[in-house]
Amino acid sequence: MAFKDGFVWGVATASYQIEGGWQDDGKGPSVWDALCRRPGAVFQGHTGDVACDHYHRYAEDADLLTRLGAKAYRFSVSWPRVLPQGVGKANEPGLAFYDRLVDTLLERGIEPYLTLFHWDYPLALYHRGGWLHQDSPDWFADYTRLIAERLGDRVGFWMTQNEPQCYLGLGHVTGNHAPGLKLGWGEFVTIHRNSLLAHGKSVQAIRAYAKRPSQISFAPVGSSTIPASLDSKDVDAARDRDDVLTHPTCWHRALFLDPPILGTLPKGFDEVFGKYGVTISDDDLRTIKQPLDFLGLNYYSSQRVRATENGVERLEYPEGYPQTNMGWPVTPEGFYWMVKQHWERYGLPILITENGMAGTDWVSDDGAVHDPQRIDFTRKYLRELKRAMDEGMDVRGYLHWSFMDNFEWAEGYSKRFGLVHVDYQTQKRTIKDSGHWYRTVIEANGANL
Ligand code: IFM
Repeated sequence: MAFKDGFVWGVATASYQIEGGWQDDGKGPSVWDALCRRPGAVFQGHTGDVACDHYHRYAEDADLLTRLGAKAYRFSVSWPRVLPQGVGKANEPGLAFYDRLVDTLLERGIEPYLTLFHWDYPLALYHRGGWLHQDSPDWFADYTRLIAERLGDRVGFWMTQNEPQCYLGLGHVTGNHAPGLKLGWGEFVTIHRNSLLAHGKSVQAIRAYAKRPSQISFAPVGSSTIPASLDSKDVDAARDRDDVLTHPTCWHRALFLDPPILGTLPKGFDEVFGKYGVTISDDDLRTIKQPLDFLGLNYYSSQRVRATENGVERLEYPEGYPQTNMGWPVTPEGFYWMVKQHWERYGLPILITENGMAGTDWVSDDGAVHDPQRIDFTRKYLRELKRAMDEGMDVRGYLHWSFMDNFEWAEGYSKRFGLVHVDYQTQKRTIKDSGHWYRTVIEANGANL
């Protein structure tokens, strides 16, 4: 059976991962430009300096989107490309690039889905304190206003931030993403608070300054845990793992989703983070919680648990269990649970803003890129998404990660997530078998899965 009418099929990317043009036309540096220059930080010293050269090849790439049959394209704006100092004077050529990109998409009948922040934070603002600075929410709101005023006559779908869990957790706690900090938990609470406030103020700015009626969300990690069985004890244990805080962590659904959607702090927050003396006040929560039109969710993989006499036990996957080239277990069933757990807790229509896998893909002698694993992976995951929809959960669309191979952060170019293969030496694009297959899925509205 086909997916419901109007289901949105598309693909996703992010600015730093594909654009290149890192110093072109007045762009300022981002924290990723800086981290890539730190020895040992990124696989083999790779950088996003050129990446997929999308900054210059966006029109060719838009043609490829048409060839894939994509109806929606999620991309992000590079904050330092449009505001080289992060605040203050805008960079007109940078803004003009996004004008051209949006117009090119619309001319081809492709709906732009714009993410305001997908990790390439302006280096100049980082030097002023970054997310630790008390003004950081306002910096983000001012940047949002600039983009909403400029593109909000044509863009109708907005995501404020991508995966705050990652840019805060990996970027500021474990230190393996930019800016490469290893802050303590007290400072984590400060940046967590500021990023939530930034989201809330950003939603307000989009509503105030975009001319087109706006559908607004953010795109957090879709955290979920699979219950070992359908026994209610296991089902509850799996759900509570992401809903109740028991220890300091960045990988927790409720920590990032309860404040903006429910306007509350998650259960356990005071016990876990209260001792650090940073409070998120009721006033803060009123700013953080803004009406959202949908919930964007990025989903890749899940852990499994079962309930025990004393609590919860995490179950390891057996030896030889299927995994992607990132080492992430292949867990289609987790997609169903992820949607279910978010739907039941938050009740917002869901848009899958990312899902996909890294594979070992290359151009074969016949000139094609054969990636049967990606087809199999995507089919299995989409069937589980359909299962959730068949049970009445409101899922509006699916944006595959990624449109094309790109810079996979600390892994550099060693991981390939694309439906389109990129030869980084020549910039030649080749639609992979999965890209041709995805087109048939879009044409059949999922009826051929
Ligand atoms: O490439 C990333 C993307 O930038 C954010 N979500 C996960 C993807 C795969 O790691």
